[in-house]
Amino acid sequence: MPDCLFCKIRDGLIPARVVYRDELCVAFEDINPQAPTHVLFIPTKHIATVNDITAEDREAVGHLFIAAAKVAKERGHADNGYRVVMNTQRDAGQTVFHIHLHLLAGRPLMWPPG
Ligand code: IU
Repeated sequence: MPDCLFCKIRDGLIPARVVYRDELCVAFEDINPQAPTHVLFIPTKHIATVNDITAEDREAVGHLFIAAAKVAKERGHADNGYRVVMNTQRDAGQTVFHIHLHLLAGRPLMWPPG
């Protein structure tokens, strides 16, 4: 297993503001929020990039969306809307190599992104 920051957050070895946790995922506040709501949803299982997702991960990866929608609804973003995005590799700006679904909400979000 590589030395992974998000595995350490999952295990409580590095502090984070955890907002949701279940058997398949952990969600915590992004340390450098880009919107009033900016929460990261990681699978409990270490998966480095979207390229590394396999068929056996379909439940865990699909579950990230269910968890993100739950938090978005709880925070009142269901009607105004929100964005969920997973950056993959260099050109998309992936900096942490444990997949994470960004939940961004609370302000108008531009499209296309930069
Ligand atoms: P990216 O899609 O790999 O670029 O997103 C990584 C995110 O992880 C980014 O938004 C960072 O602000 C965030 N983050 C964090 O929440 N806590 C940390 O200790 C580190 C990065 I390093």
